[in-house]
Amino acid sequence: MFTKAIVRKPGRNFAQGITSANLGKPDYPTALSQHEHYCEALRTYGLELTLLEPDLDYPDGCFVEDVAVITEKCAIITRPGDKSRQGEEKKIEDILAQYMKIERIVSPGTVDGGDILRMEDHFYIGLSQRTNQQGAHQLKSILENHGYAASTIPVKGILHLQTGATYIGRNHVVAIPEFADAFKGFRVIEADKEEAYAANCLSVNDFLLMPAGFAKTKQKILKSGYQIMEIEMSEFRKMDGGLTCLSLMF
Ligand code: CIR
Repeated sequence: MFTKAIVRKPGRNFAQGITSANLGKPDYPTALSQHEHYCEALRTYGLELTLLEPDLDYPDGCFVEDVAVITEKCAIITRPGDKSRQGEEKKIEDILAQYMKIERIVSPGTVDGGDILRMEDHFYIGLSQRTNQQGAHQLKSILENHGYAASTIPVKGILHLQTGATYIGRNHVVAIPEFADAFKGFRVIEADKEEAYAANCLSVNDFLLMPAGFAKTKQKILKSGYQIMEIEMSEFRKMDGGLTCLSLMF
């Protein structure tokens, strides 16, 4: 069970972050309101939030998932793969250090937390444009030293591994068709072809947050017995972000 989460409000220069989405410029007031609903959902499911104010030095700073990988044993502070995001991790490290042991990814390694998909005690590490071999190797050693299993998986055509696959508990993964056979021993619920964005869901203490508006995939997940809350994510999607990106839960 998670009891806490760290989140950061998007800043007024949010639209200056990195994106490949081609969906237009995000509307800031709408992004703020979507972020508030997201925070409210986490509170509803039992989390106490540390809500950080925006840091205008980092337009992508609301995507806190990318700067740490949290386990029961330690938090691994990442070294983000895009230069413009390096430094975001400092504030998050200070907070996490109050609660747990800290480990770090160091140069020349890079890791974005969005590439790390935990399925029970196995961590899949996506090798992407943001997470390099050295970073993956460092992360794997740290995890293995703490008793976890880890393996790498190539990520192509999407930003992060979790852009295309998320673990929703009870042995189920929601994933784009490309990952249909990637996770041995787990049941994959395929996001409908036109609904690839719905592969990024967030499991919070037995409940499931899904991005709003993906009816076909939602039906498939409902059939497997999940309780779903839909969250409007349009403005974060424009900046390549999804539900998992917006929090660090522990
Ligand atoms: C970026 O490109 O870094 C941000 N605009 C989006 C990061 C999304 N984070 C995630 O998927 N974990």
